Amino acid sequence: MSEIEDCLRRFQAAVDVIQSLPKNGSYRPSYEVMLRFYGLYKQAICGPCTASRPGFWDPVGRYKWDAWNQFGDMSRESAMAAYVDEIKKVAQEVIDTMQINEKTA
Ligand code: ST9
Repeated sequence: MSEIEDCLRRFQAAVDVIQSLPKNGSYRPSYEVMLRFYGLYKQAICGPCTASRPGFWDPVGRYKWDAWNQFGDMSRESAMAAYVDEIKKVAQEVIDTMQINEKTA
């Protein structure tokens, strides 16, 4: 398997995990975390953001646009790799938090 195919396979697996999580559960991702995944996902799927920034009356659209646009000309492969790194990081944070909560429970 080539390096790019491997990158694509890992990215697809990470995307599938996030899309199959229940909307509500014990873990509540922050807006910052959600926007980071969103921006990297768009960069990986669509490439650099070329749309114009939504206007004042669409604040959610502006947050989403900013989250995507911040990655500039990052390549799609780099965005896929960063998305996979991010899910590992967040999963580790969840594990660490659970350990702390169990100890203090
Ligand atoms: C819980 C169980 O408590 C235990 C948790 C264990 C912890 C595991 C740790 C792993 C990390 C988790 C990180 C979560 C981060 C969430 C990020 C959400 C963005 N990635 O097709 P549409 C875009 S679980 C990024 O209509 P769906 C898509 O481009 C409790 N973005 O929607 C579109 O935007 P636009 C917590 C994606 O299929 C927009 O989303 N549960 C992805 O109805 C809508 O797309 C959760 O956090 C993607 N993979 O929903 C649930 N796919 O229109 C997380 C699509 O601008 N999952 N988009 O292009 C979800 O919220 C949804 O499945 C969804 C897709 C939003 C990702």
